Amino acid sequence: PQPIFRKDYRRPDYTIDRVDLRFELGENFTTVHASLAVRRMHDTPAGAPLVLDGENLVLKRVAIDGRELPADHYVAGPTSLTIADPGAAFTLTTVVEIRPQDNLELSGLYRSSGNFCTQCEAEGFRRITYFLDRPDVMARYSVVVEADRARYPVLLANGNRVETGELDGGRHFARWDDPFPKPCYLFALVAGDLRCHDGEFVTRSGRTVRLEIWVEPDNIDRCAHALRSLQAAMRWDEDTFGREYDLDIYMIVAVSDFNMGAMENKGLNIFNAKYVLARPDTATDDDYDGIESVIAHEYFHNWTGNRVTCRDWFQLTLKEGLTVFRDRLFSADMGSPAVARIGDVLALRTNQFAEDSGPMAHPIRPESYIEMNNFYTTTVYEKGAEVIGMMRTLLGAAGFRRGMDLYFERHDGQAVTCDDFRAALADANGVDLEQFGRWYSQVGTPVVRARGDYDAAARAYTLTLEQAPPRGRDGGELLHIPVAVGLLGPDGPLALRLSEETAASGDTRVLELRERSRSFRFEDVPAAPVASLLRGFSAPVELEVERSDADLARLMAADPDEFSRWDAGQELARRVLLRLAGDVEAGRELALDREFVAACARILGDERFDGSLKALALTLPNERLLGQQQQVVAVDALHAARQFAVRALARALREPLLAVYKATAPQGPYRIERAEVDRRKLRNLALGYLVALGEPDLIRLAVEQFELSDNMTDSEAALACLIDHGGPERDSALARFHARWHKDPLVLDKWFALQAVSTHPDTLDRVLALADHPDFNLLNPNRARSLLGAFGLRNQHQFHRQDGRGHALVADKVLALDPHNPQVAARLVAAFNPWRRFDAARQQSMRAQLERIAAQPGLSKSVREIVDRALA
Ligand code: BAL
Ligand code: ZN
Repeated sequence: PQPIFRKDYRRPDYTIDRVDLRFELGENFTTVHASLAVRRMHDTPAGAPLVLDGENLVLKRVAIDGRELPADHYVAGPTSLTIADPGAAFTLTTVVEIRPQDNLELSGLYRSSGNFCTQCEAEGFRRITYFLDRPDVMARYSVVVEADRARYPVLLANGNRVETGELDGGRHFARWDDPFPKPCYLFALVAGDLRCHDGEFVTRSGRTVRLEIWVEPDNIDRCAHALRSLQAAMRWDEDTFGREYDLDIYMIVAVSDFNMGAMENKGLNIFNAKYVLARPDTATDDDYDGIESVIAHEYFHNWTGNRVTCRDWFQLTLKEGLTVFRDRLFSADMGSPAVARIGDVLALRTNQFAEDSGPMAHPIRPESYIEMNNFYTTTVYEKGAEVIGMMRTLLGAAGFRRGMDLYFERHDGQAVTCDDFRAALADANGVDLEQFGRWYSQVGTPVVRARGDYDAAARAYTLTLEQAPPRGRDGGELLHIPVAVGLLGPDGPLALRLSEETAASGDTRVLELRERSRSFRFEDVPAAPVASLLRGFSAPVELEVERSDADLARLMAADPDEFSRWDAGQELARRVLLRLAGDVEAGRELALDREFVAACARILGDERFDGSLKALALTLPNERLLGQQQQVVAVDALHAARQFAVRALARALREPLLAVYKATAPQGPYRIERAEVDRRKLRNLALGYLVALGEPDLIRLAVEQFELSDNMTDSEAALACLIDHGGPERDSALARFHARWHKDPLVLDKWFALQAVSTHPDTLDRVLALADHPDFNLLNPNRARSLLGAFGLRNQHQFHRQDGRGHALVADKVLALDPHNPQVAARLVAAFNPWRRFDAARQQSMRAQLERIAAQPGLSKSVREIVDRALA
């Protein structure tokens, strides 16, 4: 397959203004009748053929303006329907048959738990009917869904339900009209036996919107949190961005088989059940947060994505980076901004920085792709959100809002580009964002070096910032980088005065680095300060700065910015662990740095930290993050060092940890409230350390918590500890958990995932056995991710075992899955992407697996693209 390039974009020759669809849903096949009002674009030459996309369709009829088309006027190929010289404006009618029940790719119309549902982004609509399947073709849709009433009592599509009725043979129908023009990737249809948890929302202009959450009957008691989250998101978008919802009804459907997290189809979101369903005994605090943020994300797409959409798929970050940024602002407002920011940065560094330094590195606006689904990446989403965040930092909240207002004013109802977005922000504020625009084409993680010089005589501190290309890449254009900075004096944060300012104010400055190197001079600095750099992670860069452990300890203790306090602690922990890994490799005796232990003890007792922040600060950097800091990832040494550090810290802090554990015992039934979440986070952190000591009394704590807790947060945390510990306690807890939850797919996913990410040395053998477990189902994406994704992408030590068995297992499953669901197989094969970062033996093992996959006849283009890039 050939790549498609951004530079080759051409507007379509024809467009489609109206779409009338009729679905006759059946058990053996489904018939799709489509009538498209097609118009030739004014500068398309007369006689140009109309080329529609279509895949896996059986064409039954094709007519123009009601007249059957003679066979020599069209060609139906495997991926297209070409009509010669169709005219300037006409109605094209097609009838096709499709087989949703055989659609295991879960793209287009498919079945999940016996119900019908759709997923059309990016290019699934062409698997439903012949169409111009590209986002710059926006049409108004009217959709009739017909099905057996007994099996499929609920019939849903986008927009408003305008008609329902009975048909012969026990069938019924519903007609849905969507008044807003939309690209076909936002089309959705659902038919099934579902129950509704409903509510309403009154918009600020006084319209009442009906809210409906549709789930399988057994799940009806797990919808309340999703509904509350939706209502909160609707209010927030009005308050924060002035955006009001535009239809009379907003529906969310939860399905069990779904490739992504959720999908923002106009008025009819279809969700992976994981991001809808929650009950205290089935969902953890993190699940509750995930639901709140994904519900909000899909809702926010109604404006950033649906009302204003992407011109082409290269612009995906236009809607995704922006919408992730919006959902992050929302989550920060709903909970703790520092906790939210730390979580985002941790994920960015662990996943996106790794992507940026591997074979799949690409700009947030890619230049080419073979399979678009492979570019729904952490770079497009999370780095894309960082890029939006930097613009907000540069413009300020009010300036950003002005820019957003202008963007909607200019582009409502249009399919536009990232440049259009940036132009709206620049024009609304009268600023120049030209240089900033380079972030859209830049590949890799840029480096910012910082150096400070204190002049005691002049009481001045000069901070020199320098930008450099990502490691291993040279050249690149100079970026516009906002670096948020503070200074800590001996008595705490200093009020800042740059040399061009007349008076000191505030303790943070956003310094704008546009040059290769620039110096900033701070006046009235009484003593040599410690600089707090990149506060709030103001740019997605790697910071290089010489700092002593003592400087970091001071930042950990005294930086007023909570994020930076955490970050300094992580940097110190990273150093300590990397030194330990060096000791492991050199065969030296291991000892945990005393200053580090003291700093951890201070955090545990620090009243300024809430429980969630303490838990984040006391969680040691994961092995993948540590590996990124090494030339050659020392898999075993890193694991040994981290395991040692956990135990050593637990030993040193045994008494305070035990005191914390006891003091944070639950005082009543589970409540999903900030203070309670903080309490559980801290308690479970303490439990993790204590169980790592392996003492019977401490293991008992986990067993008791597992047996007595009334909520999944505490049971899952206890179970995780017991799995890592091993022994009979593990076996009995796993058996109990399975017996209780084996009929509950989302909870059972946790059972698989916890075993797959375990640090226990027998993990690989257990994962192999679990892959043959009767409850394992490779074809269900959540289940495949819970076992294989968790193992391959999150368990560095076991996946990269020296003997190569971890690699072979994942490669086997990629090959088994690819013929059925290439999209999920492509995510899994990405586990091999960092292969060049390992030692020779591991490289050889991974390379052999990649070559084995590459040699597979009939490999999908999704997996082929990833593997070819990895081997290139
Ligand atoms: N548009 C795909 C799912 C999401 O990012 O919302
Ligand atoms: Zn999205």
